[in-house]
Amino acid sequence: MVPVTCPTTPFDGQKPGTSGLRKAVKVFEQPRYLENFVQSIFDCVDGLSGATLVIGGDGRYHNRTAVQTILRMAAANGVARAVVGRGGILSTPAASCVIRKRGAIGGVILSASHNPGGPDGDFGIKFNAANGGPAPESMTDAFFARSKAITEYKTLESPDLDLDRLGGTALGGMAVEVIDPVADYAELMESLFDMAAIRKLFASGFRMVFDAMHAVTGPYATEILERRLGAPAGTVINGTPLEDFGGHHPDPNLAHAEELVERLFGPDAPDFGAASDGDGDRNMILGRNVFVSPSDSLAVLAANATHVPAFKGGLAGVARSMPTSRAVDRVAAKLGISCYETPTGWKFFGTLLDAGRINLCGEESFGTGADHVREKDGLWAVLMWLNVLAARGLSVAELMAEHWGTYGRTYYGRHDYEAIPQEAADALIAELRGTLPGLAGTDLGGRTVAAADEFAYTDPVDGSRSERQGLRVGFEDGSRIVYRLSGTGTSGATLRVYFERYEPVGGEHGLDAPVALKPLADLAAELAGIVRHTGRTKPDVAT
Ligand code: VG1
Ligand code: CO
Repeated sequence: MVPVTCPTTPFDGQKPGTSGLRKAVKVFEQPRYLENFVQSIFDCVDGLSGATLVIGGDGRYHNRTAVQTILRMAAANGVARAVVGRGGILSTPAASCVIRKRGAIGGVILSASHNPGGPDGDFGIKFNAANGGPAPESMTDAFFARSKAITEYKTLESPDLDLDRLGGTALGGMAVEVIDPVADYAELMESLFDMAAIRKLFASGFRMVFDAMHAVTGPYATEILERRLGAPAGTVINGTPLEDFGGHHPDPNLAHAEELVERLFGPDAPDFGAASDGDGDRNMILGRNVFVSPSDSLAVLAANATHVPAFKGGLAGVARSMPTSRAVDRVAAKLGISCYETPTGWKFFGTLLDAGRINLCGEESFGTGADHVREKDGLWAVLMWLNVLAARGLSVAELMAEHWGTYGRTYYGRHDYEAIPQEAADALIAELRGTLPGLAGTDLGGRTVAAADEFAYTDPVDGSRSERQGLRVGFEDGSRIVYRLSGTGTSGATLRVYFERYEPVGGEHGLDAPVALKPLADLAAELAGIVRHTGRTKPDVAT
């Protein structure tokens, strides 16, 4: 085991986006590419030497190779102890759980989340801090700055470790512990929910399908739903993680979770359906013939939180990302608790969770979570739903109808235009930015604009400022359009357009969301000149 210092030169573009550095596998396979970024992280993390570091990923192609590389570098950089999931696997929420439970300085998580995997797919890497949450912008900015000036990295000359055998071993001066990736997480889930009530629900004949989409949550869902909660074998489908996710997008939405959607909207549909993404932090919730929008899911969980043991004392506050619908705001107002609006990306919830200002939060992009870890958590959201359904004794459709009957309904939709040329996307945003200041008070397609601005955020806990976090146009009737460019894509730019329309109590609650939102969607495309700038007449993905 010879420690070696290798000379290197910087790569362009190692700037972390919404959730870490994501690039095509081919980019990560270039010699020194991963090493440069990992050394940039290690150079910026105070107290790394002598500390515990967690390492794991979603099991996609290149995961195993990357874990071996990072272990060698961790040992050479003086890490005292590395905790690795067996096979190099840890779902993102499980990694967050393990970091917190084992008092680690942080963790390196390997994932490109919902992006496709395989040799021609994507790969990603991010660092989570000691609180278990994604590194805040101050840290990711430091990693990027370091990546531009890097001249050498440290590693060991050593053979690969056996990551498939549980237990302890050593690598240079570093202790390595290979752990069961599911155990700590499953134990945490048991401490949060009324497992007996959920077990009883399944025993009563309640039927569910969980689609793991050939991604990382398969083993977690099988252990928790089928083994611990007694759901029948076969409840979990596509439960074996594959390096290329079976060639699919491991993205739990109506467009990509086809098999699940067919089951829930087909004959003899089960009572409940759910799916999660590549790294296990997203969730989609379905009832028999019902799709629950993620924004509504957050609102429903907030309204029913006290039925769940972890929240029986009530919620301190809630938060949502800016483009997420304001359905949860109405629940917070009724409960008399704070509701924070943050930029897109889970990293912005961390300070609020750490400070105890909120204990439930979510994003429109199928992300929901709480204060038990510092990541969004797909399986947690599913268990929370199961616990609420068991406690309330209602079907998903009944629960939604009750919710809309109390708070009104917020129709929600998002259109994604993928892989458009960066210059076209930038031009569209720049032009729209220029238009916004003159919009308030004008009439657009029969709706009066109440306010139009570019979202910027000052973190109420640490005072840090984030500019240019999306363009928003709000109307007097409570509807809203939001535009922003994705920070997770790997080719060209992705334009996301988000719409919501509010129907108050007693309003029209029975429409199909795309129908209810069509006028707003048309208006959004016209206002931004989407066809003119991009040549696209329809989105690639509508959710
Ligand atoms: C997307 C979502 C955002 C989410 C991020 C990471 O980011 O919109 O809400 O936090 O993905 O999720 P963007 O910048 O592409 O819109 V995950 O599950 O992909 O780590
Ligand atoms: Co994810």
